[in-house]
Amino acid sequence: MREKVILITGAAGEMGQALVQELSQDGANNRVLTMDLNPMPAEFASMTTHITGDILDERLFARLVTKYDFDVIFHLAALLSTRAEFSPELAHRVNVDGTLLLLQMAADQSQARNRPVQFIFPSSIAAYGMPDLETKARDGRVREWDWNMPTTMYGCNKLYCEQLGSYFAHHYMQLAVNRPVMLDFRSLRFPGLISAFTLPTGGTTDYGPEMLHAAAQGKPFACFVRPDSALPFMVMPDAVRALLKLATAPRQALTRDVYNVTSFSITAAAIRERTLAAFPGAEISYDVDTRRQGIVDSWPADLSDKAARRDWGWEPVYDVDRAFNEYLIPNIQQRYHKMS
Ligand code: AKB
Repeated sequence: MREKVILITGAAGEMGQALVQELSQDGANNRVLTMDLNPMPAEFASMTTHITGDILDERLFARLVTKYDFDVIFHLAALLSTRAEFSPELAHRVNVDGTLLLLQMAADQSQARNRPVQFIFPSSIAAYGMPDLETKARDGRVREWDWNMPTTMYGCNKLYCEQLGSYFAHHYMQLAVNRPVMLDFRSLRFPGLISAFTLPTGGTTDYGPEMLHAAAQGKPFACFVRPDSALPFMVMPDAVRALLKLATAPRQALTRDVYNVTSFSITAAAIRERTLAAFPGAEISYDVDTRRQGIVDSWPADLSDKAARRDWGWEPVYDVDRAFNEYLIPNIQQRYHKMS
């Protein structure tokens, strides 16, 4: 008999590590199978069975499905926005072809076991494309169906994969005489994420976490966006909470496949101020990269997460004050203090 597991792709990344940790502590005795191009850090060895491999490796998946029954898939593997602009074709392969391969596998498994596989897909504010700064300032909290005109390869990939997921969940093989069992696709559009314990690689919202972590280490930091750049952000514990809360929401409560979730909207200047208040000697300057600025300007300043609040009771635990005062600053201080 195949072993029932939760599969997490991209598990060695920021969100993956936080999710694995949470799943290992939730008392539900989850069997977690992780996959990433990179090995998991040593401290995760007891929490998962890890496969170091490529999500584009069809033969690897063909082997895995003979051994495992994927009850839930958290498909976190992706090339983020800045990195994707330097290698758009590779980004398309990883972000789109990789997702398609997994959706196909989840669809086949749903059919084989006669029960939907749940497919959780983190999307992003990158799915939006605001036409100009005036609109960005005017429109405030953007709703899921507004401004779906991404300007980055990563944003295009995310938006398209949301739609692919919906296709597999509702219309897959729609002309077949015997319709297959559909998978259960659920997606979250995340704002910029900040963790006290890890740093992102290749994103455009990275100035937030990078500023804080550099200041805590006494390293100078040049912020690559203007002080007035506003984006929605969320701390990692809330991001993991959102993933798990959406995964456990009753299907009949969900009125959409894709939900915005957010916590607070903040400018780069306000992140700098809060960082300087915690680390008074920090050297934080601005050295604006106009190309990365263009990407940030195309993303909304804030998100409306009304639908998530209404349908499955989403609510972040950390507003901006709690995020900095109770989670980020104390944990980052402790982390670098320990290291030194
Ligand atoms: C990035 O900056 O690429 C990510 C994202 C907004 O999804 N943090």
